[in-house]
Amino acid sequence: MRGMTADLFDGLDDVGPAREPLGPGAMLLRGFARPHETELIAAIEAIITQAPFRQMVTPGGHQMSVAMTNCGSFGWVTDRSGYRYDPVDPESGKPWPAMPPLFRKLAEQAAREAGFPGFAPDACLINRYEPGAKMSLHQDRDERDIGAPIVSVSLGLPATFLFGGLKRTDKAQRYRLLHGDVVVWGGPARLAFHGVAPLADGEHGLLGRRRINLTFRRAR
Ligand code: MD3
Ligand code: FE
Repeated sequence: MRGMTADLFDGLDDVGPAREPLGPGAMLLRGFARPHETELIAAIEAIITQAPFRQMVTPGGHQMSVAMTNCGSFGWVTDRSGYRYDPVDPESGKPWPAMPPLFRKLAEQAAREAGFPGFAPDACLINRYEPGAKMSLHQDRDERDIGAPIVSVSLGLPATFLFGGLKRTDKAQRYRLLHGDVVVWGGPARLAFHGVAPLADGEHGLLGRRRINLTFRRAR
């Protein structure tokens, strides 16, 4: 009897989430967002009724395969004139939808678990990938304070994430990011080149043929 109990509860006395370092400054919290999946998806649905997903154009004139929107005080946008954080959604002329308290708390908690207490995101970029959508290798350097980490939350279909070095030509490592995974990117990882391989088709129980990624940032 005692043996069966021990088997059933094996591992449940672990304290905190599974932490998996991906490299200096980069910490994967496997499944950290899973307990909140339903509320997160409902909040995203409410946001996109106010600020729908749209495929933005890069300064070079290419339409992105990833569709984006934002919530929070600032939203990341790109158009022919460049990249910027804007308090106003250029499509509606209105402020971006507020950042839901759950988003803010989840990002703050994840950052704390990874060694970055006091993270106060003012921007949340929401990316939607459909099969074939990808994000080429890039750095995130439009934020004023690069001392603050970026927290990413993956939902829906799995993606192959590319994590490179400080130079574009540094060899990238590949990681599979799954529904509910949270990654905190700070310190020496903050300016690493990174990207997402073309999304493979599939069906996710809650999100269907899609992947949604939230990235929390301190923009200003
Ligand atoms: C590593 N998004 O929105 S999230 C982006 O899955 C972006 O949609 C990807 O890159 C996505 O800019 C990757 C993981 C991520 C985000 C920011 C980083 C990794 C990062 C910043 C520095 C280093
Ligand atoms: Fe990025």
